Amino acid sequence: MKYDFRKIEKKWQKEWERKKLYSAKDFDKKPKYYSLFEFPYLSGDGLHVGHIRPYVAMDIISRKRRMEGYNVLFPVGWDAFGLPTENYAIKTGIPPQVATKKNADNFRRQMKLLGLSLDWSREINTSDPNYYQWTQWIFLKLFEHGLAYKANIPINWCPSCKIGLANEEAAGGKCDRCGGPVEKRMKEQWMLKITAYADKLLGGLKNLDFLPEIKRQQENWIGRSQGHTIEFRIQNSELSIKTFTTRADTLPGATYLVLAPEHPLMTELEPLIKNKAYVKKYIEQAKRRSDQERVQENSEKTGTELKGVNAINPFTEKEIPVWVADYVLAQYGTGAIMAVPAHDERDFAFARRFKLPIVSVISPPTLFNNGKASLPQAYVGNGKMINAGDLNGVDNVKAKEVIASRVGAKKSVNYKLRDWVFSRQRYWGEPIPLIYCEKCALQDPSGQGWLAVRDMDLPVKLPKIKNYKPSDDGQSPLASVASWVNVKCPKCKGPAKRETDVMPNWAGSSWYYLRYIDPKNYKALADRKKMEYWLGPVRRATPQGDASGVSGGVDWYNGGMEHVTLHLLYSRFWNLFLHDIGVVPVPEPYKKRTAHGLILGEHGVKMSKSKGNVVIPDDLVKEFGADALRLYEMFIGPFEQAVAWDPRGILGTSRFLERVWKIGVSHISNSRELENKEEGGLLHKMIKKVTADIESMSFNTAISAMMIFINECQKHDKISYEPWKKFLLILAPFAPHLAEELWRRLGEKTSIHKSSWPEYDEKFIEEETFELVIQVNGKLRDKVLAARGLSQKGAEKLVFERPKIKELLGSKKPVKVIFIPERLINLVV
Ligand code: ANZ
Ligand code: ZN
Repeated sequence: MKYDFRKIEKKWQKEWERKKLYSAKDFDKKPKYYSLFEFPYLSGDGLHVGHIRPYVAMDIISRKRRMEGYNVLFPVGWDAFGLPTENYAIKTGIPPQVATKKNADNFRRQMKLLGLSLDWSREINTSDPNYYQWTQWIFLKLFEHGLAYKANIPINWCPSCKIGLANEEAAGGKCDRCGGPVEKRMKEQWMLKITAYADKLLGGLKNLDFLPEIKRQQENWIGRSQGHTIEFRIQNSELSIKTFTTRADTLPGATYLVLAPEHPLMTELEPLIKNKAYVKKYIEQAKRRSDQERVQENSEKTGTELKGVNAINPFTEKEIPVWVADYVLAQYGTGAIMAVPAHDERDFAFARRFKLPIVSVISPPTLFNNGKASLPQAYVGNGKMINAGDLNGVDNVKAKEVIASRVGAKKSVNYKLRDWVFSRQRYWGEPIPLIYCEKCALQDPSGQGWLAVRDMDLPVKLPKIKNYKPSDDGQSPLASVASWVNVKCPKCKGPAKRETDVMPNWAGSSWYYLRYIDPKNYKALADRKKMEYWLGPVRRATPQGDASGVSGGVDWYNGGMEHVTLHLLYSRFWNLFLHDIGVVPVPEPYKKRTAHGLILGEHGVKMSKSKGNVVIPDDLVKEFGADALRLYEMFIGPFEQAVAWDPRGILGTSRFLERVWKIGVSHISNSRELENKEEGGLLHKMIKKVTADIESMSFNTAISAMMIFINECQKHDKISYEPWKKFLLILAPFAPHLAEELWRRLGEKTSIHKSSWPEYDEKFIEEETFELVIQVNGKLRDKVLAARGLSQKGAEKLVFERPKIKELLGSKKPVKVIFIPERLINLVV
């Protein structure tokens, strides 16, 4: 009989859908399990085989959980706003709404081909007004709590396209659209104060079951740094310069100061500066370099002295020069540093280049240093103070606090984390639901003048427009839709205007896991009780606000490493905030987070349309079946590693399924006798291995174990009924269609996917070790656990190392050794 996977797969997919086999039940008495993969970002290209890898992985885990007795929520939806669809609209004139629907239909069709056990009744779309109503609502809550504010910040600007670009469109300083150079331009932008949550984002990590690499990346991104702010007076002026340092102990060696080119003090200092024109030119030039370029370790240091400006080192009371240089960033610390070339690499390189004085103030313990700049590089370690007046000889770590307090330095904490730029001058995004009224602004003490759209007026829907191109001055295309922009002020009812910026495409994905819980709720982003059920267990934070120990959230979330410092951090921020204002019952959104490796094109290059190496699932499913493709996706290599697609690889998993089919339809003995020990041993070992491998996402080795089992089965005429059933149960999460078909052929009336995950029996599992009995002159003297297959030589070595035996034998050498493999060794002396 032929393995007709096309017929089988279609048949069971229809049946599962009819029976609603995979729908999650709110408030079910079974324990809940919420498993999630990052929902796809819609594009016109559809899914390729790389996208599918995490979907199949989480499908296997979800299916196993159901078989283990859980009520599983395994949902899907579409991240629908964003650039590709908008750029497509600019090119073709096809409205993003239309393209989005078409793309979603295609993604859904492709996912259904794979037989994923998703609960389709909970499908969401971030560009649906019923969805983004709540994205806007959350924004207004952030606004209400002072966490959304407008600031003038530099953005990427393409002067030839006359368009503001997202960072990902301006990679390498080149415009993604025309290839021309990108400039920085100051622009008013909405910002979200994620920095207010820096400590919570950092502290929360310790209770989470995230891959260590993920935690490390988030920690580095947040970049908490504890140090001091030290103030330097400027000669002949009322002004002073504040610097942030983590090394107050090195202050005696601070031989010059450096300001960032964008430092606000620059204008105030101008009257003192003698080389104004030169300084101005330098600043213009510096602004064109990207931050990455500026701080790169090995990049050539540039800068210029502010002639006529001198500061006083508050420890030495000596006059030191002030420079401007672009290796100091405006956005970090105070935007100014005290430079200590003897103990900081960057300052050292700079001082060397510009012949600035280098004074060692910490002596390495192993070096007798005469205090001159004799070292070929900066010394960054600890030691005893030198050239530090009365502190000479003091341990530098101790000297730090003494120096800090002597010069009145303030303790301060800085973060690398920056606030989140939350507006785009584009069309295809959630409108920011704010209104500006000039009249009310005059009376607004904060001077901001922005008013929230009333809750009852949400959602602020995107109007239909004809021209999707941003205007020449970089404004959103929405700015030209007068009928939409002009509104009544929600406060004074006078004429007012809507904000025309829209949200970035990270907005909708920051809370989508909450909407799956209650996708059709019109009164709230999700029902509280449902959230408690699906995100529980819920334990209240202590009255002091300590939320550590409060667990909960999505049980298992898998996604890409490229999102660790973006989406994953953003959504943790929103959830922490929503928890603080009492909307969400748990502080952290995700209990466990894992990551998949990329699937690359043939020969290991990135899969992309421009390289023409994109492999799509559709043809593969047609030719080999969904089960064979699913299996190959998991067999291709270690899940967390990047691997190249091998077009021949699927032949292997397809052949394996053929073999399973053949045994399943013709070699099953209908005698229901108990499994014999040999067959059982292999079976139970396989069950044990697959059970553990799924949990550690070692899917490839799990499949190997199944293959070994099937190879063994092929050696027998008949396979007994019971072990075969167990094998099918193990196969079910991986190849759900074939497993279901063969299961029903055994006469089973209910779906295999509603059956229980098989348990293994240790007694069948052949032990890898045995107990070696040690005799001396035929008398039992000792026992030791040894590996099976131990040779006589190995046994002798083991035995002579036993303290008991050593003592017994003393200097005597055995005259004879009797060895019975895997049982006994007898030393005759
Ligand atoms: C003097 C000093 C001496 C420093 C020394 C280091 C070593 P982290 O740990 O990353 O926070 N710094 C401060 N603000 C800066 C800015 N806006 N742009 C570039 N560099 C800046 O690093 C803090 C250190 O980075 C600070 O401590 C300062 O240099 C520099 F032996 O001050 B240090
Ligand atoms: Zn008004």
